[in-house]
Amino acid sequence: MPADNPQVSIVMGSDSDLEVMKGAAEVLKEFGVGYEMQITSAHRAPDRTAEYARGAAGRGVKVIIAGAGYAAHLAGVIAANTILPVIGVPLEASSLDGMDALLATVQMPAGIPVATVTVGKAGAKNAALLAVEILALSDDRLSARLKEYRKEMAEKVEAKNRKLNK
Ligand code: RP5
Repeated sequence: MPADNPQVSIVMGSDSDLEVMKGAAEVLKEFGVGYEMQITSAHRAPDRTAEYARGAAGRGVKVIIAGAGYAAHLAGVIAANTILPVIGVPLEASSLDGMDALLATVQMPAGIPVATVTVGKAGAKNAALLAVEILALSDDRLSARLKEYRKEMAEKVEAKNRKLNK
C-alpha cells in the first residue's frame, strides 16, 4: 500500500519502467509493508535524484529499491547519497535487452554497494523480497510471514510434481 510513512521506497528512472516495477509493489503489499513509488532519473534529473536520496532516511525509509534501464546509474547514484541499503533492479529497455543496465547497476566500485538482483520482472519481485528480509531482521511478524511464504512455495512445487506424475 502506498503509505504515509513508507518503510520501502521504490524508485524508477521513467514511467516506462512502471509495468515491471509494479511487481515489487505487489510483493510489498502481500507482506503488508508500506511503500512509496518515485520517478527520478540519475541523468535527466540529477539534482532531484540526489535530493531524494539524501532525504529518504529522514522520512523513515529503511530500504530503497531502484530500477532503471539503459546505462542504469540510478541505483548507484542513490547509494552514493545515502547509507540506506539500496537494491538495484536492471531493466530491459534498450536493444541490449538489459545487459547494459545489469552491468551499469552491478559493477559498483568498492565503497558504495548496490545489491543487484535479476534483470526485469523476477528482479523486481526479488528486490521486494530482499527488502522484506532486511526489515524482518527487526520485525518478528515479517520474519514469520517470510517462513510461511517459503513453505507455500515448496508446497506449490510438490503439487506440480504430483500433477506431473499423476
Ligand atoms: C532509463 O531510461 C529509464 O530507467 C528507462 O528504463 C529508460 C528509458 O526511459 P524513457 O525514454 O522511456 O523515459 O533512464
